[in-house]
Amino acid sequence: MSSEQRFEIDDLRRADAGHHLHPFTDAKELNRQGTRVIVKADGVYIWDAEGHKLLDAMAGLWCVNIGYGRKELAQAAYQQMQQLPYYNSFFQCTTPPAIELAEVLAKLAPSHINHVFFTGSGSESNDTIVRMVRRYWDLLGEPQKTVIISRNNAYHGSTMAAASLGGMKFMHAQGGLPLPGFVHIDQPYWYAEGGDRDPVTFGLEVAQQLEQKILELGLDRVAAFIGEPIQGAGGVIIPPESYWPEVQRICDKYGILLIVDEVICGFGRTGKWFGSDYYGIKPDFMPIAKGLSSGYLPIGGVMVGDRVSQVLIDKCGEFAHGFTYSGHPVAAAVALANLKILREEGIVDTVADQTGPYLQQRWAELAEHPLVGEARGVGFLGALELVKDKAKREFYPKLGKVGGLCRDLAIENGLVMRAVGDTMIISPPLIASEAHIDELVEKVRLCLDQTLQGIPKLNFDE
Ligand code: PXG
Repeated sequence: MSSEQRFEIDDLRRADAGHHLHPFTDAKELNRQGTRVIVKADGVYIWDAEGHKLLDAMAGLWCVNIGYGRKELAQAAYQQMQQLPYYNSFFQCTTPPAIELAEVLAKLAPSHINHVFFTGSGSESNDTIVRMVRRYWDLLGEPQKTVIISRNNAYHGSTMAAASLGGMKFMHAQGGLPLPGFVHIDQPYWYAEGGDRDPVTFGLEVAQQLEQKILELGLDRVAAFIGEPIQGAGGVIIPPESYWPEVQRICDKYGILLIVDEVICGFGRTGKWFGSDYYGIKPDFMPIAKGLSSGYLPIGGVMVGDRVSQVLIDKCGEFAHGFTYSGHPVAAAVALANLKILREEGIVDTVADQTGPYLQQRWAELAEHPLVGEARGVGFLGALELVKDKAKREFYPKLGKVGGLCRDLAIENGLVMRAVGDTMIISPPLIASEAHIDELVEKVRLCLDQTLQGIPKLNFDE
C-alpha cells in the first residue's frame, strides 16, 4: 500500500454495512454510526481512512508487541511464500519454519515445557487443550476426569469450548453455554469484589474456592484448572500476590493439571517472556497466540509440559486432532522473525527494567485524578477504575456509561484505549518509548478531565 493511497470512506462504509459481520459488535448500531476504517500503521501509531492519527495503546488487540511496520516480518513472509507458501504437518510431514519455531519456543518456555502443538489462534489453542486434557486422563485410566474449573469473567476465546472455559456471562447467554464439564469460581478481582477484606486475604480466599470446588465435585471428576496470569479482556485484573502460589499449591496437592493462558501475557507483556515466569508458576499447558507473531499473521499454539507430552507421546497412538494451518510455514517464518526482534533488541528486558517501570510510575500518577479509584498495572499492562466514590470503591450506576464516554473521548483525542465497564485499560506495543508513554499519559489525563466534565450530561436511567 502506498502512503498516497486514497480511500473513499463513504463507499467503504456502505460496503462494510452491506456485507461484513463484525466480531463482538452490535451490527445495527455499528451500521448507524459507520465503522472506523484503519488504513495504515507505523510504530505505535495507526491512521484511519479519514487521516486521523491515533496512538494505539492497545497494540491492536493486545498483540502487536514489536509495534507496526517492521519490514523484517514482511521480508520473512515474502521469502517463505516464494520458497514454500504452504504445506501441512500431517501425514509424517512438516516444514523447516515449523520445526525451527517449535525449537525456539521450547527454549523460551519454562524448562519443564518442551513441546508445542501449533494452531491458528488462541481459541483453537484452548479447544486443543480441552481435548488434550481429556485424552491425558483417559490414557491414565481415568476417563471420567473431564471437568475443567475456570473463573467468572475469564476470557479464553470464542469457539464453543473456549467460550465455555471463559467466564463471560454475556457470551454464555448466547448459544446455550457453557457446555457440560466447565465450572467457574470467583475471579481474583479485589477492587470490585474484595469487599472489606485486605487483598492478600481475598486472594487466598478466592484461590481456596478451587479446593472447595474440587472437593464438591469430587477429585475423580476434576481434570484441570485454567486461568490467565493477569486477566486481560476481563479488565486487566491483577491478582493479589497470594493468589497464584495458592492455586499452584492446590493443583499440586490434588494432582490436577494447570493451564495458564498466555495468549495476552506471553511474549513480554509483563516484562518476562511469559506471565508464568512473572508469577513463578509451573503450568502443564500454556496456550499462546497474539504476541507470538505480534499479530502480523495469525498463528497460535499449545505449549505442553513434560508431564502431559510424555503420556501423549508414549501412550496415545494417533492424537486425532489438528488444523489445516497447524504450523503454517509462512506464519511460522513470521513468528520466528518476530521472536528474533524481541530477543535481539532486548525488548522484553527493556520492558522489565526501563520502559515498564516508567509506564507504571507515570500510570500511578493518574490515581490522583478525582475520577480514578485505582491505577494498577504490571509491565506494559494498565487499568484505571473510574468511580463515583473513591473511599467506598463505589462505581457509577450502569457500568459502562462512564467508561464508554471516556473511550469515545480518547478516540477524539487521538488515543486508542479500551473500556471494560468503567475500567479503562491499556496494553501498548512493547516498543513504546518514554516519550510515547508521556504522550499516552497526557492524553489519558485529558480524557479523564473531559469525562469528569461530561458525567453530569450522562443519562444513567436509559
Ligand atoms: N485467551 C486469552 C487470554 C485471550 O485474551 C484468547 C484466548 C483467544 O484468542 P483468539 O486468537 O482466538 O482471539 C484471547 C483473545 C478483548 C478481546 O475484547 C480479547 C481477545 C480477543 C478478542 C477481544 O479484549 N483475546
